[in-house]
Amino acid sequence: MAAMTLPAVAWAVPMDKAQRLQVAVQKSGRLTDHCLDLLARCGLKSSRGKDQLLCFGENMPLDVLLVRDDDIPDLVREDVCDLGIVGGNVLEERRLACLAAGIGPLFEVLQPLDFGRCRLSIAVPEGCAWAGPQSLTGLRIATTYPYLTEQYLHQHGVQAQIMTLSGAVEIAPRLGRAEAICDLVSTGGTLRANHLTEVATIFESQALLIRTPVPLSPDKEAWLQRILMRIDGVQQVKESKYIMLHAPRSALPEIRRLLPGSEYPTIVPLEGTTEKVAVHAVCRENVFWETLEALKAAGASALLVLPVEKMLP
Ligand code: PRT
Ligand code: ZN
Repeated sequence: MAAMTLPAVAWAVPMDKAQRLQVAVQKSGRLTDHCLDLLARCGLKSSRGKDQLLCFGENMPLDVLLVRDDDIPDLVREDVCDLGIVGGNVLEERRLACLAAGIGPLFEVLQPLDFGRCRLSIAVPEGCAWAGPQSLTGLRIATTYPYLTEQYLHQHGVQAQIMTLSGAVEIAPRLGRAEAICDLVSTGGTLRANHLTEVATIFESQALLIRTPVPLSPDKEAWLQRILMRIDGVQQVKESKYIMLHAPRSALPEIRRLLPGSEYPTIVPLEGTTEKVAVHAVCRENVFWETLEALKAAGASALLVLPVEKMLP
């Protein structure tokens, strides 16, 4: 019986869509850990079993649906889920496909999330001459992104044949199925291993938070705004450090100049001395050894650098 194959939790959890936000994230892949980590940093407590498709938010009206990344744009567009986290590459490909098919309204991008960065690039076998997009004229280009590839060819007025594959694009030239490929690249290691050279980037991608085109109830909208503010806070603390040091008053102008990305340090008097003060500052950039050495050379002592866990502007 089909119902028997559904995970037990799908029945156990009250899916109250009117009251609770549903966010679709990748079940198992490159984005999964980043997504679950981000939601946890936003304060979400939820448990995830091995085959669980739905994680019930225990302390927030937010449930997490775990699915294939390719399904996320449509789950959000069709308002099955209110929110989704998906790579810009998958989203843009789906957007172009929907536009071509006259499907609307679409999903709305709320926020880039600064993880899952990669680029969609054209690559050709090592040693092939490349003199710009026109070099693709008449070639077969293997890709899993036919719409983005087509858009690039169209923008450059190039006539070429797109070979749509479902995977293993990088081996298509070796198999004689294509003369070029258009595929995702992050380190470039896969291209090198397959003797391919990246010649043009056609799309820069990162994970995006998207929302349904359907308006949310006031309660859900209020929760969404809280979550967006928390995501902002999480992103701000990523590189931030809290720095504490002692400094002679006379050195304060130089020390302020040296503190990276900190606008208004707190100056605190020290018991038993009028010459020295304590300086506390949130630095929005990483604090490197070189900075600490320069601060010390400027007269600072007792330097402490601490990670920042949460921040609200
Ligand atoms: O099962 P499901 O459909 O959910 O997952 P999937 O296999 O389609 O996706 P997955 O988990 O591989 O990637 C999910 C998303 O991560 C992508 O849609 C991108 O937005 C993002 N991402 C970031 C990447 C990469 N980096 C990446 N390097 N997706 C794929 N790759 C591939 C690349 O094409 C190459 O084949 O990883 C390989 C290694 O890359 P190099 O350049 O580091 O060698
Ligand atoms: Zn996928």
